Parts: sequence; C-alpha cells; structure tokens
Amino acid sequence: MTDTAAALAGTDADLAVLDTIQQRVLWLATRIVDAANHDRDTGDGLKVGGHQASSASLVTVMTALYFAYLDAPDKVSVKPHASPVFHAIQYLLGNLDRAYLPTLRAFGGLQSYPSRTKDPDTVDFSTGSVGLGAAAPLFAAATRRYVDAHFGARPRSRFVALIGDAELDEGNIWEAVSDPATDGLGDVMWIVDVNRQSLDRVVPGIRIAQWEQQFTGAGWQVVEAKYGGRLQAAFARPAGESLRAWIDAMPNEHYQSLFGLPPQAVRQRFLEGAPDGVRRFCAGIADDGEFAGLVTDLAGHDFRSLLEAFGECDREKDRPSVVFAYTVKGWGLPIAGNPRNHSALLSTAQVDQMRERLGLTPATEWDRLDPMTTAGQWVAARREHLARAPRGSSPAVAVPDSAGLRTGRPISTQEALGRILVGLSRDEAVAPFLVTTAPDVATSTNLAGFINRTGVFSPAARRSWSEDAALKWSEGPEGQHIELGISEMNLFLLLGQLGLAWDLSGQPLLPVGTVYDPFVLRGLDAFIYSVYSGARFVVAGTPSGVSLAPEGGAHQSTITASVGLELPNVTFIEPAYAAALDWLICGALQKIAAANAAPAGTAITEDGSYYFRLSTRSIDQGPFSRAQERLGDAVLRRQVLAGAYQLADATQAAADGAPAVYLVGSGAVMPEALAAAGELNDEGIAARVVDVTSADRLYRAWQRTLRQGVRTATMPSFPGALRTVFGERAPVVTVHDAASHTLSWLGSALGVPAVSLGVDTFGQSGTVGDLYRAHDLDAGSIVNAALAALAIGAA
Ligand SMILES: Cc1ncc(C[n+]2csc(CCOP(=O)(O)OP(=O)(O)O)c2C)c(N)n1
Ligand SMILES: [Mg+2]
Repeated sequence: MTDTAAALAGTDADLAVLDTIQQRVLWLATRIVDAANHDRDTGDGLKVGGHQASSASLVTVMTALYFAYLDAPDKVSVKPHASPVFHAIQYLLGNLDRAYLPTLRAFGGLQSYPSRTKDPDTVDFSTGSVGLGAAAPLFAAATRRYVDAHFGARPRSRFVALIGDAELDEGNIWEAVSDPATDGLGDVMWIVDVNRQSLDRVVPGIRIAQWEQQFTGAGWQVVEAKYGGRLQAAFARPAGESLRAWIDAMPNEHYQSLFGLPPQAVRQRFLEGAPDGVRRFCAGIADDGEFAGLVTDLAGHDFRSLLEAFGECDREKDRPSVVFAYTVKGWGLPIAGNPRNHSALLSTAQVDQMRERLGLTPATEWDRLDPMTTAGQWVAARREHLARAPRGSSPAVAVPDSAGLRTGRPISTQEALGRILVGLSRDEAVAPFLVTTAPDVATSTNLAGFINRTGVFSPAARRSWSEDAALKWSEGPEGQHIELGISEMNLFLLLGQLGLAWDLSGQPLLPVGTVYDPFVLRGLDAFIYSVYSGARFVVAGTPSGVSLAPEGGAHQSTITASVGLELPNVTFIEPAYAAALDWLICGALQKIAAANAAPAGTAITEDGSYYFRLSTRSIDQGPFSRAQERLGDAVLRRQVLAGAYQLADATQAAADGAPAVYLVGSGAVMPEALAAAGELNDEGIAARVVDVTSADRLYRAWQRTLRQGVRTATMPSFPGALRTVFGERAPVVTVHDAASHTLSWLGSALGVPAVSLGVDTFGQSGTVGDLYRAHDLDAGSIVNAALAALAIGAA
C-alpha cells in the first residue's frame, strides 16, 4: 500500500476529501456523456450514446485507485464503458486539456472506449471488446516478469484491470486465468465491478460463488469488498449475522429490485420470504430511509473497504488477486440500479439538478477542483505522485539483412523459419531480444531448434524429467521461449503485450509467435485487439492451406490470407522460397526494432506487426537461385521486400511476338506455376512467372496511388512495385493456396483480364496432388486458366 493509502485508511477527514473528489469525478463523467448527446449537433440523426450508469458504478473504485492507491509505474486497464470516468480523472489530474471534455465520441475527440493509440491522454490498455482489455494486464505482467528476469528488474508496476461483472462471461478471461504462463503473478490485481447487471438484464442467480471458485482453483487470491461500513457494523450487532446470511443468499434479481423502489417500499421487498430472525432484526431499524440506505450499503462505494481490499492484494506477492467490488450501476444518479439503465441517459433537467446540488453553475461546471481547497491540494499532490518519468530511448537492435540461411535441397518455408531463428539466435546483437511463444505447437511449427539453443522461460529453474536428444526443453529464468496452453487467444494477447514491452516495461523486444494457420482465426479478435493497441510482433501461421494435404479440411486454412491482407496495422507476407523468407523475416524485425527505438512522438513509417503464412511443403529452391543469378541479390532483395519479383522469364523461343501471359503465384504453389509456364512456353505462349511475396504490400502500393488520385482528383499513377514486375500489358492468372479472392484484384490493378485460381471450398484429406487437382491448382488447370485469360483478352 502506498503511503497515502496507509495514512488515509485511518482518518475520516481524508475519506471526506476523497468523497469530495469522487463527487466531482461523477459529475464530470456524467456531464461528458451528457454534452456528447445534448450539446453537440451531429447533423446525422444518430444517437451518440455513452454510458453514465456503467461509469457511475466505478467512480468510487477509480477515485480510490487514482487518488489514493496507485503509484506512477502502475498500469491500469479500464473497462470500456468507464472511459468517461478515466478522462474525468485525467482532466482533474491536469493530464487532459479542458477542450476535450465535450468531445466524447466526436471525430478527433475522446474515444468511446479507452484507446492507446487514439486518445489524447495516456491510456495503458485499449479496451472495447469486452474480456480482451481485461486480460491484457495479466499478459503485460507476464511480460514484465520475463523482462525483469532477462534485463534486470524495473521499478515495480502493479497491473490493474477494472472489469465488468458480465465481462467474466467471456471465455478468453478463463483461458488467460488458467494458463500456467500467468501463474504466480503477484503484481496483478483485477477488480470486478459487481453491479449485478449486464447490458440486457440483471445477471440471474448468484454467479459470484462460482466465479470465485474458478479463480481460487486457478491459484488466485480472492478478496471480497462486499459490504460497506454501515452494514458491517449492523452485522456485528447481536443477531446481525442473520441479516448477512439473508443478503448473501438473495438472488441478484431480488436484491437489484430494491434500487428502483421508494424508501418506504424497500423494507417490504427486502423482507419478502425472510426468516423471522431477520424480520426481528430489521424491525429494530425504524426509519425507512435509514433502512433503505443500510441494505444497499455496498463496499464498492466505501473507500475504507476498498483500500483495505487493495492493500490485501498488495500484500500477496506470489499470486494474482481479484477483488469482487460490489457496486451499484448508476450509483449516485437517478437511474441507479434500474435494470434497463445500461444505455440510459439523464435528462437535461436531471443534469441541471445534479449541477445545482453540487454547487456548480454552467459557468463553473467544467472547472477543476479549486487548488486553494483541501481537495484541490490533494489532487495536486496526486498529480505529482503519478507523474511518470519520460520513457528512455535506446538504440535500435541491429538486425542483419539476412540470417545467412543456405540450402541446396528442397525445403519448406516452415522449416526455413526454424533455421532462420536458430541463425538469429547465434547473432549476439539480436539474440537477447528474441522471444518466441506458441500455444502448444512449438515443436510442430519448427521452433525446436531455437528452443534447444535458448531454453524455455520459467520464473524459476525446473528440473527436466525426460532426456530427449532432439528436444532439450530446459526450463529456467534465462529461457527465451514462452510456452502457452492451447489457447490462440492467449497467444495473441501475449504477443500483443510482448509487442508493447517497449512502452509498458521500458524494454524493446522482438517477439515471434507460431500458430497453425487455420487457428489464427480462433485468436483473431485478440490479434485485432493487440495490433489496434499498437503492438509490434511477428506471427507465423503454419502449416497453411490445402498444401497441408493429409490433415484434411479442419486443418486447412483458406481465408487467412484475405484476413492478413485486410487487417490494418498488419503486414501480410507469404513467400515461397527460403532465402526470400530470410530477407523478409529480417526486414520485419529490422522495422520492429527501429519503431520500438523511436523516441515518443516521432513520426515513423512502419508496417505494424507481421503475419507470415508458411507451408510445410518442401519445394525445390533452384528457381529462386536462378532468379538471384539473373537479377542480382540487391535488386532481388528489394523486389522481394516490396512484394513481388519475376521468378521466371518467358523463354526466348516464345518471346518473339508470341502472346504473353503472367502466371502470378504466392507461396507453396510456385512449382505448379513454373510447370505450367514451361508447358505454355513450349506451346509458343510467352508465360512469365511472378512470385508474390506480399500481396498486402502490392495491394497497399496500388491503393496508395489510387487514393492519392481520388484525393487530388488526378489520374492515379501506376505504383512502382507493380511497374517493375509487370512491364508488359498481358492477361494474368493468379494462383494461390488460399481463397481465390485474395489475389483477384490484380486484374483490376493492371487493367487486364484475370483468372483467379484458389481454394474456395472446404478442403479434405488427400495428397498435395489430389488437393491441387481438386481445387484447380495443378499445372494443367493453370495452363487452361492462361488460355482462358488470353481468350477473354482477345474477345
Ligand atoms: C466482445 C463484446 N461483446 C459485446 C459487447 C457489447 N457490450 C458492451 S457492454 C456489455 C455488457 C457489459 O456488462 P458488464 O461487464 O457487467 O458491464 P457494466 O455492468 O459495468 O456496464 C455488452 C454486452 C462488447 N463491447 N464486446
Ligand atoms: Mg455489470
């Protein structure tokens, strides 16, 4: 517990100051939403929205945190619908300009939900998709543990999450809590806002008991902040225990119905079905107003109870803690406890009354607390206490252009990835910063070589019980692979936090994750969450496509390439050849290293995170070597990084005046494209083969020039990346072991007829030959597609 909090738990005067502060926080949060809805003319007829009730239920908890408990290095994730409370607090602390207060949900204004990348004040964790922002601090704490073990201890941070009670329905919460990688994180404190309401309804029954068992079973400390001071005092009186037992056993719906009632009706509703002992005890409290206040006196609105609960969490060093803080949704507002209050807004008259009650006027309503008052001085002291030291900058990790991968034999991109990582782990400048992770697929995605060299991370050294020459699996604090259980959500949440270590732990890392490509979709929302938060990492989806032939439809990815291409802040890359992959992985890590090292506020051009779609199909590397001889390393590398290069020229015989066609492939299907080109060239058709290493980079280059044209109302230019490779105007065939749509835009970009081959139905078991034939990815189908494209062009 901090000094302030320790000192404070004792004095009523301090609690009174906190109460003054929380009244202003509640007012500002309420008014921020009110202004968004009533002061602005949006002109489009759409309701603006915002959540006054959800905000109000966390006002006491957040006031206790920011104005008594937190220290500067602590990191907090705020539940999405409490963003007005967060901004009100940042404003009172002097960290947010007043001009922003009326801009909630306006373009360029305060975001609806806390956003690391879009909000003007410092947000530690983005939230919005419930469950994800809640779990993020757990992975940030796991990241800090890793950073401390490898680079020396940082100043201690506590990782706090403020979570709605219905948010605990999200499965990813429990995946995060139960993963051994999050065991024992004593600096984690989750605070559940137990207002017994979700969006639609009062949560049925009493869920808490079950949730508490789930946390306890996963090794967490569970702390309850349930009853306020008045109720606790009542319980301590003779026969008071019967009152506690009665409230404890009361279903949520019954308890919640008390809030909508006038005080004189509360007693009867409260005592419906109560045993005689409870009735006798309650008869001793004659005043209806006092009675109603007593039975709804919850610890989530009682500073002393909350600070005691936080202190209990603080004292627990060896496991995460969760506080169940019982609150009232809409606390202090006329909509308090109403089961339909989730999106309810106070009327203008109600806001006017509230302003008046607080002694504010339209002229003073947005003011900060007067610095001459005790509350104003308290806030000023907290502002100083919470001021963070500016993040130091360190030189970028010097990642080489290539890990020096050499191979003369056929190899798959998946195997090549494993060897590239081993190569980088031998590079002393890069190795310390590499960290890999996988959801129980490390060995089957070829991370074994890296793991053999670097070991598996565990906070304490662990004895190995098996001796395996091929895989060492030695676990200890110096290990650089973090193994997860089978949870793709956890993979992307951990990658996201490793990818933010430069910010939240002051230590740039180079995180690399692997996952079976079809199951990228299983973690997609966490993937989106992490890149929306600004995290930078590399993820390899492997194996991928129907090229994983024997495994069948459940393991064959189809739409992942489209997903990779369309995800903002993600660069999607799918090379065919090992040497190209080497350049591309190193290029990605170079960009991550540079962006991580850039001082805050610098404008940097970066690609965000990187998604490599890799295959287990070994292919002959000869064609790439020949392209290397033809183009030279420097030119070829530049083109590979830009997104495409010519893998094979048309043969001379076919070149003189022959009809021309481009066979454009990506990934594991390049051998079929080459074979088809051979056949076409033999038939007198000038077929050139283009290997698309990043459909995403090509597409972006095209879109950039188009948008430029749109914005300036001028003729768009033809992007360089396409011009270099497609020198001639000729029909194209696109070939991809992924949805045919992924590359089908090329025809439009080049202004030529296009036939797109790809996998548009679910796969099945078979051989690569069987499946390529079934999906028209075999050389014969590619030849026919070329003839069709030529025919369309000629028609
Ligand atoms: C993944 C996801 N699903 C649905 C929603 C829509 N939603 C927003 S809040 C909410 C209910 C939240 O209830 P609770 O967590 O108890 O919050 P509170 O009562 O504090 O508002 C729902 C369903 C969402 N934001 N994210
Ligand atoms: Mg709730």
